[in-house]
This record gives sequence, C-alpha cells and structure tokens, in this order.
Amino acid sequence: MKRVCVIGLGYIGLPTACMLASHGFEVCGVDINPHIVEIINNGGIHIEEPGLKALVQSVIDSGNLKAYTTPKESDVYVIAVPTPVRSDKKACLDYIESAANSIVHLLKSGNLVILESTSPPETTKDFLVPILKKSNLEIGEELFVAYCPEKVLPGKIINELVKNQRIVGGINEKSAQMAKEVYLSFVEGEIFLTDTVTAEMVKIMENTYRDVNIAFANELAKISHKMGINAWDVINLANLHPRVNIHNPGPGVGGHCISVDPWFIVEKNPTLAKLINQARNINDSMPEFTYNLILQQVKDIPNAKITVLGLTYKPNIDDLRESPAIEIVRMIENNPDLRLSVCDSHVKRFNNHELSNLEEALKDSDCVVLAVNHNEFKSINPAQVATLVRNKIVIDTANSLNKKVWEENGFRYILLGDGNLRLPTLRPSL
Ligand code: SAJ
Repeated sequence: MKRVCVIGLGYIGLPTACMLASHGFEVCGVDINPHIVEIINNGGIHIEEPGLKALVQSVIDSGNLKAYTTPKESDVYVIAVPTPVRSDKKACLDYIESAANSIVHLLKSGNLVILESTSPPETTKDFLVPILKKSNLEIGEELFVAYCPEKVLPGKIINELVKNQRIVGGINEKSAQMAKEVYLSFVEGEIFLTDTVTAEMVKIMENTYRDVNIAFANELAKISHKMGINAWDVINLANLHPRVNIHNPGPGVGGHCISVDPWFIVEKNPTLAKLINQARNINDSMPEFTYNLILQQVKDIPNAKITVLGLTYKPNIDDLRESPAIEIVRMIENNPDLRLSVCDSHVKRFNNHELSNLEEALKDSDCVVLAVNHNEFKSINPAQVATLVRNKIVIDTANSLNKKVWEENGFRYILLGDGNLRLPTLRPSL
C-alpha cells in the first residue's frame, strides 16, 4: 500500500487525507497543532463540514489515517497549508516554507511532492523546488513535483472533492502523470495536465473571476442606493438576458480564497492588474458601506443597540476567515455611541466575545442586521422579534428576509442595494 503524508489538516488537507485513506492509501496526516492531531486521532473534527465527521471516523477506525505533529516517511507528500495575505497585500508563504523544510530530510528517490495550497504563479518552481533541492535529489528525475489546486466549495467539500475536475500542473510530464495517478484514486471529474505556472494561474483566475463579478454587483448596489432603485430588481431583469449573469451584492467578500487570491496577481503585476485591484478594493469597502447603512438608520436613537445576525464569511459554515461580518462588528464596537450583540450558533468562540443566543441578542435591540444568511435565521418570526426589540428596524444584507412580513409587523425594512425610492406598485414582479 502506498503511503501518503498530507501536511496541514485544515479545510482542504483533512478531507483530502480522508479521501486518500478511504481509497487505498496509508495516510499520515500532519498538523503542527497537537490539539487538532488529538481530536482527529479520536475520530473527531475541529472544523464544521457536512459529512466530514463520519469520514474521519471511518478512516481512523480502519487505521488508514493517523495524525501526527511531524511528517513520517512516505511515497507521496501533499502540502495543504494556508497561504494568507500579509497586511501589505503580499502573499505569506511561510507555511509552505516550513512544510517543505519539514519533509526535506525524509525525501527519497521516486517520491512525489504535490502542492495544493493556493499560491502566486511561479511559487512551485521558484519557491518550493529550491527548498526541495536541499534533499540533493534531481528534480524531475529522482524527485517529482506537481501543483494541484483544490477547487472545492466549503459546505460541499466532500462531494466536490470527488466530482469536480482537477488541474494537475507538473514540473515535468512525469511529475504530472504521477500526481494524476494519485488523484485518479478518488476523483471522478476529468483530470487535466499542464505545467505548474498555468495550474497556479488557473486557480487564482477562478477565484478572481468571481471576485471581479461580485465587485460589479456591489458597485451596482452602491449606485442603486444613490439613484433610488433596487439593484436586486436590476440584476433579476438583466440576468434574463441569455449571456448576462450578474452576481449578488452583499456586505463584502470573505473567506480564505476569493478575498485573498486576487492580491497574488496584483502583487506579481502591480501595473497591469488594475481591474483586479479595483475589484478587491470595492469588495473590501462593503463592510463600511453596510456600517453606514446602519448608522443612517439609528442616527436619532441614543445609545442604539445593534444586533448582528451571523458572523461567518458565508452561510451555514463555521469559517470566520476574512469575514465581512467581523469587520462590521468591529466598526460597531469602536463606536462608543452604539451597543452590540452578536448571534451565530456556528461560532463557538470569537476573540473575547460572548455570543448571545437569538433571544438575548434581540432583546431591546434598535436595529437588527442580517449579516449572514444562515438557515437558522430563515425561520425567524418577525412577530416574535417585534415583541423583543426596542425599535423596529431590520437591515437585510442578503435579500433573504420577507420584506412584506417584516413591514406588516411594523418594521422599517432596509435592503442592501435598494435605494428604496420607487413606488412598490411599480416594482417588477419577479
Ligand atoms: N459572495 C457574494 N456574492 C456572490 C457570491 C459570493 O458576496 O454572488 C461572497 C460570499 O458571501 C462569501 C464570498 O463571496 O463571503 C466567497 O464565497 P463563495 O461561496 O463564492 O466562495 P468560497 O470562498 O467559499 O470558495 C471559493 C470557490 N471558488 C469559486 O467558486 C471560483 C471554491 O470553489 C474554491 O475551492 C474556494 O474558493 C477556494 O478554496 O479557493
């Protein structure tokens, strides 16, 4: 049985390690955090992802996955560590560097090293390979290296790991072929081979495409506010065109991918990547835009209490990375004239914050802000909310609350992206 060492047991590394362990590999999972290692070895998980717990339990029970804090000698090494962006918007490759350094002494002729972490183009050949060369193995002849970006959507990781197509970029043909063999064990989607730089660029462009399109929708939301029209109506009507697909505006773009990866292109091409840079800035401006909507609504209420519903970067997950809701919460916190309560049952801890249950969060509130459209908030009953709050104002950043019902219960309903000046009877009925 081939041995695979997966370094980094986070949102990507852990599900990937499980897939490999349930498809014929003996897997050593590595994480520098001993607490995470202990949880996994006990068949548990430290992140929320549908289906993951059962998968971990089964591969721990079968003995095909074991977690450690340091790598063990293997045939294949998969690096799936974070690549955050620094405050100067430059990629931080420190985790790739330490992961690569941690395996150098284990590498043997015939081994394959796969990088999965989203990285600026040329990272594999110009950053990873030089570290691996310290093994004294001939790259492409004795030691094979590939870049294979993950493409899975948090919330659907287990399904997408199997079903999505994959891009495999090899440092040479043999490396690409060897990596393809590994993924063929569990991937049902088609696997395309290319070079490492193209594969790195494909990954970043997928997320940048989405970022630019969301920025377009967010810009439309701002313009619609100014012009007194409803951006959501504009989007619904424009998207009837067979070649138009405007994305959804919102309080900002979060997560470890879409809000980070475009900076890697800006870093490499500062003078050329103008649109990409601007799109990032537009999306980064949305928490403040949302905060200003809140301020407008509570300007006449002394010491207003704002209730923020949802803290994660998108619905129905527990991931807080780069969450726009957190930005909004910080702005509210820093305003001495406002009080704050936050409710999110997916989040156990958030800095020193006490998260309230829904009833506590709504009690005496002056403005309820739906920041993240978790399923749990869909069942909120405006009539019941009305009995708890002090002032009846609700701000919907996701276009997911029923305006009519909230208004029937006496609420002033504000939708992000709706300038709200048109007569309701003139609204298109989509
Ligand atoms: N968002 C909007 N408007 C939209 C769509 C999304 O404001 O119309 C916001 C979300 O609320 C969230 C952020 O964008 O804050 C990102 O959410 P997402 O669901 O679009 O994407 P991620 O970051 O969870 O996952 C993305 C996916 N990439 C693409 O769809 C191109 C996923 O397939 C990647 O594997 C993942 O990035 C990654 O790891 O790179």
